[in-house]
Amino acid sequence: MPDVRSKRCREMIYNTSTLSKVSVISPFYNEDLTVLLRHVHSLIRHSPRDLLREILLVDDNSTLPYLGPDLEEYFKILDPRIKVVRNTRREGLVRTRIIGAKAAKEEVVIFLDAHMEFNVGWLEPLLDRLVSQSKLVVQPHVITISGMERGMPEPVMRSGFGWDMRMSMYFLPSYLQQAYTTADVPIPTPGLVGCAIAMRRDYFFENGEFDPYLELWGGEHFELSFRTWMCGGRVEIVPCSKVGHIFRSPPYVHSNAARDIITKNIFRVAEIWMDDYKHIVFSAIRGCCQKMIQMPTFHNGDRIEERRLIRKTLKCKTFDWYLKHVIPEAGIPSTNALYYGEVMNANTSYALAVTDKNELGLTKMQLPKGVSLPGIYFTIDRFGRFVHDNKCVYTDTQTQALKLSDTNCYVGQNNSSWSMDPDNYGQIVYTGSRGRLCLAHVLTAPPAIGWVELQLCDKKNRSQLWRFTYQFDWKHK
Ligand SMILES: [Mn+2]
Repeated sequence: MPDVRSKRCREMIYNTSTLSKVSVISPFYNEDLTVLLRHVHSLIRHSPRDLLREILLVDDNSTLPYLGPDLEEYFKILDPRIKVVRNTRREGLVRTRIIGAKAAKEEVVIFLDAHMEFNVGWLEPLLDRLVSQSKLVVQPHVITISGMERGMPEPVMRSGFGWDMRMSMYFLPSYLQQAYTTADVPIPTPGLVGCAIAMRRDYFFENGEFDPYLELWGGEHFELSFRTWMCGGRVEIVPCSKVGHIFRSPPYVHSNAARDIITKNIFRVAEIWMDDYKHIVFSAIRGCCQKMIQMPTFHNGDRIEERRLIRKTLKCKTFDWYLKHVIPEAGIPSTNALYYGEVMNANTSYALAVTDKNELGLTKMQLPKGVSLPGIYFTIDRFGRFVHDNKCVYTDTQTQALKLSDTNCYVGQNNSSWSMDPDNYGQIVYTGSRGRLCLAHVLTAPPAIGWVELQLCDKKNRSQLWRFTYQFDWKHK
């Protein structure tokens, strides 16, 4: 990785004698050899010797021959701090991390994916945070390593969650912008990316480790961040600590079996931690993916209650508290919503927005995948309302402009109703005094971005096709 730290981060001086010693825990399963070697070499090169005392490589029962005894021999010669721990059966990422934490001897544990590399000075800023605060989980700023780009600077974003429990990233909300400059100040974050997590080892165990009944992988980073915040701790991103992570690139797809396991993990986390908000998650997953995945159910053997006990033991707050205090910028869909979120045009990839004249407008969605822009959420609900921020979208009968109502939206306002095709991309249909019409993005020559208007419906016209972030299927309620 090139050194992508800000000037102020580079100038920071840490008193390493006050910092805790570290056990790194890197589980691996059939990792590429070069990737794993680079991981270990990069760790050794960029971590001060007196701080990084232990590198635990926990092999989750890999089957590839090059990860066998020869590799262990190589590591033995390379550095005595490296220990290879072998699972005798496949345990999955979550239990493998717990196995690593139990084997670890130092004061701080850092869980890493084995396909990561490290920037100069990545370790000290993380440890510096853990000196004064014990109930803290910290994450470095994770940068994408891909075949195309290596360690390009990327803005520091907060991790959150999508209502379908996909990872969702948020720009720093305005209420934090004054207190936190993204350059070098640690930022509270609602969630974790999941590939690099540091905390004091005793806190890891006191705070409920990881949920050992999460199989394979998936959901554990949500579980840990919900639990930490709700049970009196705090989660932070430390921007001066930069690490690179290799994300799998398309056309990589999970097997159906893996997808079902990941879905079950997510349902489990929602069931245990999200109180009544879990219904939103279940409905969003049904709405998006029911055709693709099997909807899980839970039995006594799943030990939901056993895990839920932790909330009592640790006297944890509710998920409602978490939403209000930790991630207030995430909109909460109404349980009447059929479609919710950002509304993107199939033809132009612009998203619906609201102009300063309170009219329906557009904004360019030049955002990386998974990044959420909370200001532009819309809802179409079961009562035919098309809503933004409690205000109705309606068409002015004089000017035919699409506007937002001045008052809060009620059912049947402006004698019109809205609906949406249940397709991936579908028409947003208006029915009212002007007849039956479809919302379209009329594109003009750049740099103008055009406008939205109602047109006669035409399924072949792609500028009449839109997609909401979420589509809900509430039928289980
Ligand atoms: Mn990873």
